[in-house]
Amino acid sequence: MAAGLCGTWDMVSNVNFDGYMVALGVSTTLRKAAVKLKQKKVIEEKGGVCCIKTLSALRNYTCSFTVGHQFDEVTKGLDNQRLKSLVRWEGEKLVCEQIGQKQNRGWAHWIEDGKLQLELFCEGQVCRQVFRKKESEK
Ligand code: VL7
Repeated sequence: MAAGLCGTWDMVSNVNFDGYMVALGVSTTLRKAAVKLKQKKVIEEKGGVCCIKTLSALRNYTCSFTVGHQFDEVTKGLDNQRLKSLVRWEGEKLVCEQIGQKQNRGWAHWIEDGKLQLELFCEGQVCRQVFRKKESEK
């Protein structure tokens, strides 16, 4: 399923994460700490269930889903929202639509230049993150 995306990935760039957090309604205090974080992604797939862990020194966030099946997502420790989420393949991109209080919220993952790409979007704000595969997994 998400084979190409699986592995441990270290953040190398993070553009407009603050704008994305403003759109989510995250407090200034939390945003100031959050923009400095070097995030890590651990993506695994087992028996058709995909698990994406976002790890950092401040917070960790785990999301598990089956592609094509809507699920209830709670963004606990982040912006603390209840969402109806759905992840689908759109060509080579793994795309998540997150229905809740915010319009046009979601994310997309894909591989480009051998790196894991992520776009996080909410109400017109787009955050672009790039992750490099952990050296020992290359
Ligand atoms: C999840 C969080 C900002 C509050 C803390 C920052 C801690 C590390 O949705 C995400 O990942 C998807 C796609 O990979 C899978 O769940 C990104 C991190 C963005 C939004 C809210 C800031 C507080 C960051 C957990």
